[in-house]
Amino acid sequence: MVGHFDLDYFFAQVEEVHDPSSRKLPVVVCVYSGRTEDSGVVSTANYKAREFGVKSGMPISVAKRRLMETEARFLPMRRELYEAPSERIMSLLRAETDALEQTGIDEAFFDITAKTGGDFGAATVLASSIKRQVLQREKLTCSIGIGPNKIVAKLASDFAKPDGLTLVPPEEVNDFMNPLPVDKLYGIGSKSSTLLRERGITTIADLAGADPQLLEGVFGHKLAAHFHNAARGVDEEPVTPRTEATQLSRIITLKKDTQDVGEILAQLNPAIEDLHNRLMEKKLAFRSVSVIGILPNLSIRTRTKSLEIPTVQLSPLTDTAPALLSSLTSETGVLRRVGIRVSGLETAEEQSSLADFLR
Ligand code: DCP
Ligand code: CA
Repeated sequence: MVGHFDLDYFFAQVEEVHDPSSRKLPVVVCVYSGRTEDSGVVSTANYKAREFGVKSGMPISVAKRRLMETEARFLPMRRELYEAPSERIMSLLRAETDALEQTGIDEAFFDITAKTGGDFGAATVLASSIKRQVLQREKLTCSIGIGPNKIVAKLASDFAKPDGLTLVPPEEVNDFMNPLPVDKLYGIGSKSSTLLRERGITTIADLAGADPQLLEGVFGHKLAAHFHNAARGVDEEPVTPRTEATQLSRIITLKKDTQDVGEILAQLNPAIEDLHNRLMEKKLAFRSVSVIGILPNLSIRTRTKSLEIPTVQLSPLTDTAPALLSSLTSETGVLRRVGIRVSGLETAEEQSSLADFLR
């Protein structure tokens, strides 16, 4: 019994929680590049904005044009705001399931075979309870799909977004999958789906019935076998426990815009300590340190230093931050917000062997 959990329009929904007055409006979360006022891309948008054709990856200028006639909110992406609810929700999921494989900041596979004794009634109760807890604690809606394996669970969570709950028992797998378009299958992108369409294959049923040689022509030998099975709902991949967090950050807003490194560090240091405490709690070592600067025009610059070996110490953070910050401010001038980020995270246990240590 495998599930797939996915928060709805995640970054934009967190922004709605932060400012409930935006809930009734189209909300577009933007990654500004800073070159001109509107240069950059859309990170995500709420469903009101999607009704106007706004979607992830679209240039901000295009999104603005689509929403020209209506009141809308364009907000800069604030990743540090999304990490805390993500971490809390993943902890909740870990506690409620047999095994959790986090695959993104807002999504995860889980195994509940033991928890439910393989009973779909019990799975419905458990999934509903997870949805209710996430809504009560975080005011966020999510979509959950449950099926006999990861491929089916992922299709099921996508099936009734937003706020969906879709269960597909083994005997219903083929009826559920057959009518879906092929590009819903994980791993089939726009390139493969174009090639498939040119060969008359548009639905998963078409793919399941396709000539193996045709599939080899599109995907190559190894992947052809994978998709031949996937299209029939056959998938033996286990849920492999893992946490996504490959980076963690803390960002603060300066009391006033400044480029004075001493003044900035005085305000940044508590955030550095807070970040380090979080790493220790999670028993995570880091491989590189970045300082992030957000300019008064909201454009973002970073400086990164990689460490020789992963570490759990505080000193590499406090030692490297001043130099990174000086280098950054000499390019940018005054900053409005400043952040510290660690990346290349791994569980501290993982580097216990001498070979790993020397690596
Ligand atoms: N994201 C991004 N740029 C992209 C895709 C996603 O910055 N091209 C970020 C913003 C999303 C988050 O990752 O909120 C999760 O991605 P999803 O693909 O799950 O998209 P959403 O959660 O926004 O929407 P959905 O309701 O379709 O899951
Ligand atoms: Ca999502």
